[in-house]
Amino acid sequence: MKSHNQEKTYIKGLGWCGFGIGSNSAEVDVKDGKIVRIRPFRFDKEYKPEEMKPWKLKARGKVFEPTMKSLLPPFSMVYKKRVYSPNRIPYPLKRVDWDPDGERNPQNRGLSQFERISWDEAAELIAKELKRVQSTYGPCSVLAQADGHGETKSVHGPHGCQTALLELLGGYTIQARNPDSWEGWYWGAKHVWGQDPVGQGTQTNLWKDISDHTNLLLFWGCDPETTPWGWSGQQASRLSYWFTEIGIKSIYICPDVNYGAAVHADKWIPVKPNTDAAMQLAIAYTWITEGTYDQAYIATHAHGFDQFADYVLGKEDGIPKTPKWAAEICGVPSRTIKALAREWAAQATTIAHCNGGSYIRSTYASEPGRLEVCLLAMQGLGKPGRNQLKMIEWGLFSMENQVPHPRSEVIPNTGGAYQGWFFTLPKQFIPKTLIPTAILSDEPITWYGTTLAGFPREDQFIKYQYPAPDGGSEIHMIWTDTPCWTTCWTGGNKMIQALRSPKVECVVAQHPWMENDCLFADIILPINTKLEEEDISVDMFSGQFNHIFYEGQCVEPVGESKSDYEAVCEVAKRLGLYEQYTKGKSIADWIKAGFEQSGVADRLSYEEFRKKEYYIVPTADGWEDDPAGFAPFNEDPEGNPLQTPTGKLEFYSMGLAEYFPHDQERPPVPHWIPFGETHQESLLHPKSAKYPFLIISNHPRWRVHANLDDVTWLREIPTCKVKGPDGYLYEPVWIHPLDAKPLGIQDGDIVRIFNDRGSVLGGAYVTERIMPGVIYQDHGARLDPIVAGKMDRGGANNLICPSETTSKNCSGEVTSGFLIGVEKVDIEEIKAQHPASFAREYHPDAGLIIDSWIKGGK
Ligand SMILES: Nc1nc2c(c(=O)[nH]1)N[C@H]1C(S)=C(S)[C@@H](COP(=O)(O)OP(=O)(O)OC[C@H]3O[C@@H](n4cnc5c(=O)[nH]c(N)nc54)[C@H](O)[C@@H]3O)O[C@H]1N2
Ligand SMILES: Nc1nc2c(c(=O)[nH]1)N[C@H]1C(S)=C(S)[C@@H](COP(=O)(O)OP(=O)(O)OC[C@H]3O[C@@H](n4cnc5c(=O)[nH]c(N)nc54)[C@H](O)[C@@H]3O)O[C@H]1N2
Ligand SMILES: [Mo]
Repeated sequence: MKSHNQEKTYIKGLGWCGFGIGSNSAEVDVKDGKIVRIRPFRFDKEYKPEEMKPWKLKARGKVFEPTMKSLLPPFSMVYKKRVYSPNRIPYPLKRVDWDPDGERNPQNRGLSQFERISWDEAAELIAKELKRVQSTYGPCSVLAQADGHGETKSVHGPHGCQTALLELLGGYTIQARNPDSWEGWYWGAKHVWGQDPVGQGTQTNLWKDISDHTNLLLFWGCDPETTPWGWSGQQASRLSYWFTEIGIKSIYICPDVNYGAAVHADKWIPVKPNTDAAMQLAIAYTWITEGTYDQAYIATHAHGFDQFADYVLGKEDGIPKTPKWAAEICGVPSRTIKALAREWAAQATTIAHCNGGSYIRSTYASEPGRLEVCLLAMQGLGKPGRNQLKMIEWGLFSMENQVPHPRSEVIPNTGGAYQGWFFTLPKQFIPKTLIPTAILSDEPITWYGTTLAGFPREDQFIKYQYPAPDGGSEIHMIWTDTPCWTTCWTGGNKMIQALRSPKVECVVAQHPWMENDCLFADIILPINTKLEEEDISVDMFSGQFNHIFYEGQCVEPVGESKSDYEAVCEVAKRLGLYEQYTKGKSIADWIKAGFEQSGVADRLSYEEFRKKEYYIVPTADGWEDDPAGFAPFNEDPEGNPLQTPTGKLEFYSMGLAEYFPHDQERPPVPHWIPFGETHQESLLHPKSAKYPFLIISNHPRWRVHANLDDVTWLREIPTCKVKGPDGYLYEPVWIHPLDAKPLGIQDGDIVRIFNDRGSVLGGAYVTERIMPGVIYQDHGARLDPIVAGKMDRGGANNLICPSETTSKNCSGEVTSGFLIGVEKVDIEEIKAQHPASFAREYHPDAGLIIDSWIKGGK
């Protein structure tokens, strides 16, 4: 590569959705081979406005249009801190007491240190283990964990590069990606309106529809100032201001005054976590008893409304779902529920979501997911101004009907440059939520559905098994490029147990930073960030301009790191499969292939693309005329049927009635299910005497899941970390003053949150921004075990999430809205009990660092 002795600026896509799709194109200034700064990208450097055709949204005498620079979130601006993090894995590592020819000591994973090995040794070792394990137990005995989010890389990953190699070796087991973000829509709403992914409905032209017709926006479990950041940048923030500016009222329904509510809410309605279903039923009750729902629409567009009404009115179970009944469950006064129901019925109302928050990712999430669609239906879903709007990921996965903003002529996609697994299943697969159960179980396990987004509704009725009956086998080796299961998934402590199972003979992790599951690996490969590689990327999420850009290599790889793709190439070489794996193509060839298949290659030559380094797709002519959202279904339900068995909105789900007629946890008509056979995570259950709080574990404001936890500039922010009396930066635990006082907890104290599954420490943030009875701690903080599998200092609360899935027949995640206890702790006492854990080295600002995990230091 060229020497960097002068200043140069590169375009880089700094979002975290992964796979070269995403947003947030940035300009990276490099001087003397070092990243100096990261700043917004200017769209109009090479193109004139008439070429880009910027869209204009005109409504109520005002105008909303894209800005000429990208709307970067803070995460992108600080990314040089991540590139030069003290946690970067400098060279390949091997666990000191893992001997492939002798004792493997699986019980010491997460305890023992690592030692330096060379790339040659590492690649050789992995190749040897793959051959040995596959020939002993069969090809499916290797589990690839190769999904999740990541840097927006195309050629170089970020996930799944190993799967193409494993395919060449005869097969593997894939960890099937759950519809993690939208479990309740997937397992529930899909049976009402038949669709997926994201269950958020047809999004076409909703920005325009809302601007023209909506009077009331319900931000229901939605924070447009936080979660759009990592994906779509700051357009959702601008949009929220625009909606207020043109006179639309915003009501926020959530347990916390989240960051969107703090600046945009006209009213905040605090609701207890995962009790939304009770409130939804009471709204339906109000409309039915007051005759304020759209009866004509229901008659022509819905199926099974009568059975639903019977349940709501109490004819089915003797309990009328009155606002008074709901108030005691959800904590919202009955007068507020009634007022909300009346205001909603009186005017065009749309519900806004990013993905739905914890009520869509908690126990029995299928129920509130379905109930929301029922409520939308009762007010004429698809009539002007009455829809469900997605505030994030605009243009998701290139689907035209996922574009609520003015449509571009093309949605580019550089997928042609990507090698590896993406939503097609090999012979054996395991849903992500069931990985620890599968590893720890001595019996075969079964579940329904592939759990993959985009699969037809009927797939949820098919039973699958691990080990797969036709040639499957148990897992004996794991190759992960997503080593954050413990801090991102369900029942992380159970995963720790699985990672220590003697059945698992070898764990290979490839990752840029020493974090989370890396601590439990046997071999670790150092991976570089996208700023150290050349690639190609697209932006189709920002809601500004869809664009595609070439990404130059900004700096040399840190240490001995390679990209995910190059790392797998090293192993492929040792297996004699290099030519086959690379298909004889160089990195430059793959970048070109990405461009050629992007959908824009007929608009400009590759040479011109490389010269300008980007291409802006113009806004499509006539975008204003595309029918908005569910308008076509509203206008002609027979001509535009939904993908449900009846083609209508099913208040009584025909598919569920046919396949699971007796499922108490997901009956044909949606129900309020506080607890049941699978879960007892409710304040109404006796278990709450022991664990009297419900936790919400939102998507982190200052991270993107497990990413970015060690960025010192972010960690200075008081809502990012709370400095304990011992100087350690703890993950904040929000608690209401009324709850804090009797527990003797003061702002800044170190507290422990706990349940039967373990405990996690945090730093108290005493505030009225959280409702009484509820604790809030963000998800995704780095694991820092005091006792691995039992107690954690880093604040990785997924360790104590339930490991049971959404419900008996729905293998979705439950990661928020569960029971915990809270207490103040004396850290000195804990230190005295576990001196070895506290002997680890800490960076004063970045926290736990890699040095303590390498024998003799880095
Ligand atoms: N408590 C709680 N838990 C939740 C949720 C919640 O609301 N609350 N939400 C859930 C949701 S919606 C989701 S989507 C999941 C997210 O879970 P994941 O998608 O699994 O999490 P991420 O941290 O985004 O990314 C996965 C890993 O990829 C790594 N990575 C990034 N880029 C690269 C790369 O180029 N190469 C390699 N090898 N690795 C890379 C990151 O460092 C991280 O370790 O979490 C779920 N878990
Ligand atoms: N900064 C940042 N941005 C991200 C991500 C990230 O990790 N960090 N992750 C990305 C991903 S993969 C996804 S899926 C999306 C997720 O987007 P969302 O699903 O919208 O995110 P959450 O933070 O889980 O929830 C949003 C809000 O729901 C409210 N809430 C929590 N529990 C309840 C409840 O029980 N009932 C009600 N009514 N409200 C509740 C809280 O106020 C919370 O702020 O965000 C994406 N963007
Ligand atoms: Mo997600």
